[in-house]
Amino acid sequence: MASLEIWSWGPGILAVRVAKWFWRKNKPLAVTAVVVFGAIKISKYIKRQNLRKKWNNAGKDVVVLHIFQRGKFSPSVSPYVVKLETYLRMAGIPYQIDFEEPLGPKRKCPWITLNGEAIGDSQLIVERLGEQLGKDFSAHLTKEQQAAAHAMRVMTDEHLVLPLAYWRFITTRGKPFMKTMELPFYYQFFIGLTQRKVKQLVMIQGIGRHKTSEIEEMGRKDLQALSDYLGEKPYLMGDKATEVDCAVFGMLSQIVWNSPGSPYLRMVDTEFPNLHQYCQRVKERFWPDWNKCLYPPQ
Ligand SMILES: N[C@@H](CCC(=O)N[C@@H](CS)C(=O)NCC(=O)O)C(=O)O
Repeated sequence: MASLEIWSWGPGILAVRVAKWFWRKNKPLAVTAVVVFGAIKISKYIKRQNLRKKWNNAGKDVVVLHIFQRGKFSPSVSPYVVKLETYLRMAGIPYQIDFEEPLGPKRKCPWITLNGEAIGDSQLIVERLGEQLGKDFSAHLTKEQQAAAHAMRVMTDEHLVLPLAYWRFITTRGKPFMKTMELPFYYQFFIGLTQRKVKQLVMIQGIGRHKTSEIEEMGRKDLQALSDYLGEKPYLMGDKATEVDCAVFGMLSQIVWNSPGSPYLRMVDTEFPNLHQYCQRVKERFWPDWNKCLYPPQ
């Protein structure tokens, strides 16, 4: 916890020290810097207010989906964005995309604006839209099936993500990841920050304290469970796609399209081919325009 506090306060303390040093060394320059900084902040604030006005006027029950820039090989390098956008498509909910402000009220991506309200977290959004717009695809399932779907969704969103994030940012130090997006050259200087965040996350959660081979085995067991449950069915819960397919497809899309050379892609290709076929099936059904949703579009 202490190290977390140091991390969050460090940049603030540094900024105050630099400002004090400037003030002692060169007052006119310090004043100019404050004025320029203030002007930038004000213009950003005005831009944000205008954007907010635009999003609030998107239309009744039209979702404004706020996301990162598209990926080169899949519509997003975030499993949660693919999950949520797949759900919007499954539900036939009209939506617009915003790339300007990818981090929302919880400082996470994705988030949405719906009828002027900002809502964060892919799962809370799915549940909210399902309830508010009558788009619940799991209502026909038995209680037992709903419990299994819930367990698979949580395993995918909260556990399978960890071995994948570990491979993406720690084992490979973000190198293959950097190739999955068209990023400005200076982003390579920021990848270290993301790496540090992921390191903290996996250490606090605990998975980061294991050997790489043990972490991979944990990921393998999650994939095994999904593959065994899916079996020969077209979708996880049977012939009809449901919400859990959005979460599972979102995560698997990161393995299939964004993790070349990873042990997880190897597993999906060799041990769990039904998962690979499943990804192709969901893509064909809900993403006929997949190539147009890449950056650059194809
Ligand atoms: N539980 C959240 C997780 C979202 C999440 O972790 N998003 C990542 C991108 S994959 C993010 O916003 N990272 C930026 C950060 O943590 O600063 C959800 O389902 O929406």
